[in-house]
Amino acid sequence: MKKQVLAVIAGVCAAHVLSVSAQTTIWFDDFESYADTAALSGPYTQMYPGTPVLLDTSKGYLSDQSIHFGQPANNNTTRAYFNIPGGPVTPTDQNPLKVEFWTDLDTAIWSTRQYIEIRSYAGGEYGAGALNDLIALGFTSSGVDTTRINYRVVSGVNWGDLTDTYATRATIADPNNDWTKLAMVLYHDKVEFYVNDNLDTTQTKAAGLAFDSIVIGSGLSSAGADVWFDNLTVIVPEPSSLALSLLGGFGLLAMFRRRR
Ligand SMILES: [Ca+2]
Ligand SMILES: [Ca+2]
Repeated sequence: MKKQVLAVIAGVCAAHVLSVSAQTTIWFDDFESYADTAALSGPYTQMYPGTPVLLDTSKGYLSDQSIHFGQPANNNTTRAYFNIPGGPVTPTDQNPLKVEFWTDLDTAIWSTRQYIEIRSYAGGEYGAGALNDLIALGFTSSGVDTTRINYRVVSGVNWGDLTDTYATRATIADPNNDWTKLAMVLYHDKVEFYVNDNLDTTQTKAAGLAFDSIVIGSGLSSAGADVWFDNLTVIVPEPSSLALSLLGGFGLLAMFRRRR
């Protein structure tokens, strides 16, 4: 009898394990499939085709290729975007929206200006109507601590700094530390910024907006450092309530085991 109960509970736990792994991937690009920058410029709209975001065929995170920003001397250069496939996504507390990527720098210098943004437009696609919100993660050069990784929440504090707990520009540029994983996770009215899967900083943002597009690169002059991005991912992670019920299932299992 008790064995049957245990089997049922184990089955429930297994079902939850399956659910937990079921996240919705909206976009994933390891940049391995492109032959050259021209091919990259299909899925990614180059905003300045004369000075495009470059495919790097000699460097990647655990791979051969990534996208590369050199040192643009002028503004209005080197930037790309795409609209989120399937249309705008409204992050909620139950179904947040995560933008994750790996980055590397060759030098830690204050004047670096490259980052990845997620945007919310009134018209539901890049550049359509009013810009309602913009959340960015990467590196900028004024009004921030330029030794750190920086973020931006246009509907909140605007530019700010991550802590130096998990990474700084110096640790990212360290040649012994190959690549660093950054993520922004959007909820109903807050955004969390992660470094190597560690929660570093939480900020409030406007509630309930739908996000429609990703912009890569600042499009601004960026002196001193080369910047790379790889494994650009947009996902709706598994609902956290499932992880909680999974823990609850294990708790029940432990309780029944104790009773035996
Ligand atoms: Ca790659
Ligand atoms: Ca490095």
